Amino acid sequence: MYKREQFARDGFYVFENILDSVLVDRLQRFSDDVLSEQEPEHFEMHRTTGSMVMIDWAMAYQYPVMAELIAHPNALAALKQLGFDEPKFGHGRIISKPPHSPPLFWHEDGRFWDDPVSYTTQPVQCFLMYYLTDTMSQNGCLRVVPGSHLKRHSLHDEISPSHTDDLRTFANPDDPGFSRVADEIDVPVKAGDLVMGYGSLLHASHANQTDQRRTVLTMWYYPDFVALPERTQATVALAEGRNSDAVSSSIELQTLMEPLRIAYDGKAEPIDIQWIPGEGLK
Ligand SMILES: O=C(O)CCC(=O)C(=O)O
Repeated sequence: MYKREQFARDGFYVFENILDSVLVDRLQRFSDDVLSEQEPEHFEMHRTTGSMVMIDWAMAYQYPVMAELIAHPNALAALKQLGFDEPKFGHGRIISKPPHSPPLFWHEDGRFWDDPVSYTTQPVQCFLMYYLTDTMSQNGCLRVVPGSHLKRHSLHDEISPSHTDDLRTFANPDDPGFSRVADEIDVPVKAGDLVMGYGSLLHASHANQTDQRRTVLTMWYYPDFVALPERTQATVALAEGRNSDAVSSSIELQTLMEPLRIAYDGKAEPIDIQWIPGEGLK
């Protein structure tokens, strides 16, 4: 089966060996440095993700290793293999589970559910996840429900539509968000692999039961932005606007990053952000 078809059917695809170990080490140092600057409250607020540090364009221009990751030729080649020749980048997050930390709750990050495009195989927003250590169930690997970006699952009606404080802090381990479901699968990877997926795919992660930190860089792209209907483009441009308004004085970094910038100059009216899937998800 073609990669694009598998991606559209399952909602995710794993590309092996995208980043070499030198870059993974540099990304590890970058994320450790940024994490060390966070206040203790940040980690208390985000016990289930571990951390939730924004990577915007200003950060990518401040830390060239980030720009290198965002515009990495192997990542762009992986996108191309799925048929996405002109991807755009929005923002990212440093999500780092400390040793012996709880699982991450089931959620999906679709926020365009009032847009008919979200009910088709045409992706709007996709994650490119880079785990900086090998992952397995013991240290908190990703879990997904394949196909849940296109098909309603019981979890859609059981879980909270938003990242509430109770979910973030693991206030109630019996919350349905922390349940196991029959059709979930683990997605263990090697450091340097790339997990690409639809933002609207149901996903979660296991607890980290080890003595080592487990970091993922979740990078949000709009892989087929140029092919989206104008109203969707207008919505995306508005939603990402503030994250991507930074410019750089470095010609080199600008040249690397500019092709990935989201731009919409037309007059189409944006659609309201909607985090909850509608009845169109059957
Ligand atoms: O921590 C993980 O493994 C998953 C992170 C995640 O759910 C996200 O970035 O949306």
